[in-house]
Amino acid sequence: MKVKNNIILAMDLMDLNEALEVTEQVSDYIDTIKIGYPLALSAGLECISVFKDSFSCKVIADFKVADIPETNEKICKATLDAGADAIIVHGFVGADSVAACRDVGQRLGKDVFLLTEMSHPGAETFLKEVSDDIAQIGVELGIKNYVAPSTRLDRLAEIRKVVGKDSFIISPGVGTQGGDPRETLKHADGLIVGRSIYLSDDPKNATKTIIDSIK
Ligand code: OMP
Repeated sequence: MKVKNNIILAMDLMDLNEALEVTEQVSDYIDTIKIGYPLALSAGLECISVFKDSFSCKVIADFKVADIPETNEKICKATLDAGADAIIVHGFVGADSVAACRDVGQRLGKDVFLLTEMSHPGAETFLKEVSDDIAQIGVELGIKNYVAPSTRLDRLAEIRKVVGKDSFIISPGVGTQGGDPRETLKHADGLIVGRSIYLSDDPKNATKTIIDSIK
């Protein structure tokens, strides 16, 4: 996936009109929007096509899919059929569940992002221990797209080692959660940025500041 300016907007505002207004303000700089439960549950799954039609953008559906293979398959199919270009899935559920998502992605010609370690402090309790193994499962399944944290650069670097330089890593936790854009891009291919942009008084300028900092 090609991401303009290496920035993915995490659009977690819950009012569709407000979300569209903010996205409009940054649309010169950003061509990839991540939509997750906050917006999809308040505005409906159709919001994916509203974004795609309004901005000709790519949409990554962040549904952190984590169920048995048969249910994962249904979730991925419904989401990708609704127009999403990619979907984020959890790896801790095991290879069969991830494989089910991968297969739907392959069938529909869409991307599947495997979430390895998460960015928040609580990820240290369970996920940190197993995230290299999760990444390894992805490699064995032929997954090419990953999510890994900008808040723990040592872990991000380690996950890059596991998935290899040809894989595509997008990294959340930049800005509000403390991650540094420039340092993160030493290991990742794209930054996932939410609140630092959409809660800013001037989202366009906030985006430009991040872009200037990574040039
Ligand atoms: P901000 O912290 O507001 O920049 O938003 C970060 C976005 O990335 C939110 O949509 C989170 O749900 C998401 N995210 C994480 O923050 N940490 C993770 O480990 C994984 C994700 C994600 O999968 O996108």
